Amino acid sequence: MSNDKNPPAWQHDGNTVVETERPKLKKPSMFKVVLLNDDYTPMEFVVELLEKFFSKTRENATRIMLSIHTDGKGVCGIYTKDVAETKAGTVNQYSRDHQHPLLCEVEPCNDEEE
Ligand code: TYC
Repeated sequence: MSNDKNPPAWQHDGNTVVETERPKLKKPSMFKVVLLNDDYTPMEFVVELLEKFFSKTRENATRIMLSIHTDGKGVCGIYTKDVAETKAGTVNQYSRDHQHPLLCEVEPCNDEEE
């Protein structure tokens, strides 16, 4: 399909045919940053981590932490691959630095099309 953002590869310009380059407009793949439940990390530590690294309000952070505690895991945010991997690495290092076994993972989003 062609439109303003994605013109055809070929355009007629009077008697000449002009080849235009198709811009690369594919949206980046997105990735979930997921926290896993465990039996040892204090609830308060998880809430503070969600506020600090994922900019959640106290209320939202508490809600997310409790859903992870109940369901086993939960999504903290959705980012491009590099950002998601950096976030997960930072969170895992922060948890190790505080002697907690909390695990943070990255998962691809499957519902990318809009
Ligand atoms: N299950 C932990 C507890 O009862 C709390 C917890 C919540 C741990 C979420 C990890 O990602 C987590 N202290």
